[in-house]
Amino acid sequence: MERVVFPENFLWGGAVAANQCEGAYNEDGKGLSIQDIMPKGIKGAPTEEPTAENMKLVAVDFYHRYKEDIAMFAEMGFKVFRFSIAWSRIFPKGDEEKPNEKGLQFYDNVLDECLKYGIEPLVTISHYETPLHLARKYDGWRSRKLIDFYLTFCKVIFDRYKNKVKYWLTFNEINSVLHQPLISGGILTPKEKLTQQDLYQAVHHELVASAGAVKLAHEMMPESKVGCMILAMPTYPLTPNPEDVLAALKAEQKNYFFADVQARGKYPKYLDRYLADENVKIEMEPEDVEILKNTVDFISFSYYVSVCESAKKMEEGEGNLIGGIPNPYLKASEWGWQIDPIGLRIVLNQFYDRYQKPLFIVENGLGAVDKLVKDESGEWTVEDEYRIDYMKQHLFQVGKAIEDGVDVMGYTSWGCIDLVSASTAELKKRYGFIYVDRDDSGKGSLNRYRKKSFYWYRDVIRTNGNVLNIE
Ligand code: BGP
Repeated sequence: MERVVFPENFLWGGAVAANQCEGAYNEDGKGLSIQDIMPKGIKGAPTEEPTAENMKLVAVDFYHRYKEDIAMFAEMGFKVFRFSIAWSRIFPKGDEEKPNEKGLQFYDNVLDECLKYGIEPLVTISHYETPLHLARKYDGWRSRKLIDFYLTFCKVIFDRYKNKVKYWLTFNEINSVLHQPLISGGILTPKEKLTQQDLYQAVHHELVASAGAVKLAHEMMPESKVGCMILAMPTYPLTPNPEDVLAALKAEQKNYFFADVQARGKYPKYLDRYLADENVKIEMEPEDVEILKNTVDFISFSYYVSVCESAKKMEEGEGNLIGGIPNPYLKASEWGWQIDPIGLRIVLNQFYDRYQKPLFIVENGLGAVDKLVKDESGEWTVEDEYRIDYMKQHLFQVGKAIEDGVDVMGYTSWGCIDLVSASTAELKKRYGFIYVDRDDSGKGSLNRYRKKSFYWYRDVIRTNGNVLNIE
């Protein structure tokens, strides 16, 4: 029997995003976001207007049920809760000067509820929910103007919540914009029409905005800690052939250069070579180099899959917004995402070697089909042993990485309450410890039920990981 030990102040918790859980898409002055016209997630074309088939319009109604939900998180013993602030609740169009007071009030209420239970909020400033108006008028982050709009948004929420929030994340999975320009960059031009020049220019705008937010946060809230958020995906060579090893190294550089800029404060040398080969010349303003020097305090990331890379062109499998060559040693989830707990230990070691900054795992979990059943005492529940097993294996590897000497601040499992999936916009792909009664046709009471994993995670937190023993 092997056990792992977690530090005393380890931040255990869960994570959600506004667009995937709140619903109330047009209430209290909220403007539309790109999510309101993406009924199929990244798997289908956007619609002109919001349509009833879009599950995110109601989602799991966190907007009206946040008290009940946060009480259940507290019951599990959460030390931290990660959520995002829907930009279009605060600035309905995105380019106004004055914020929407009702939107600000909502997050005051959510924060007060967290603080009531001693739960530390971890706020994502932008999580795949660019105001639709900014997408339509400016083509999202392709326009440099977005930097100012984003920083105005930051200034308002920093000022309003500075006494309630210490931990902030600038952009969710910032590196996904190269692969999913609409969901990640609010760019309405179809991907096939975008050049590498267009994409890297948008990336540059986001990186400058992120560094600007770090600067602003440190000025306005000296005690605050700001992190970047990266879609982490260890990339293994498919074979020991040095050509494959080199291809894997290059793929990781392309994926992690975003973290390099945010953690080190400048573009890495290897990117110059890559951009030159691709004929990309990023347009920069003279002040950008200085702004980029505002580096993050910690590195946060999502982790679901690892992939393989080969020097040869090969067919790719499914993955978290970015596909990759499947690994013959790994099994996959029902959605084809390959499950690799050791990959989490690998990525923690890689990031810590690379940056020597504290790390925060802010997303990880298993999307699966759950079945509501009655337990022995007649209570409705879900017997989600598969989820418990997935999380146990992953958390054990987090413990091993901590033994390796990696500084890990905390772990927030993704979709701690069932919500609408980002890639496929389905409700049947569930991640939660809490089951929500709603299906993909919009039917259901929206009642909440504790799954078996709810009680298991409560024990993990209560014992600070001491129950994570592996035979
Ligand atoms: C990440 C996103 C989340 C989340 C998660 C799971 O890419 O940051 O918003 O949804 O992946 O993905 P999915 O919902 O597609 O299963």
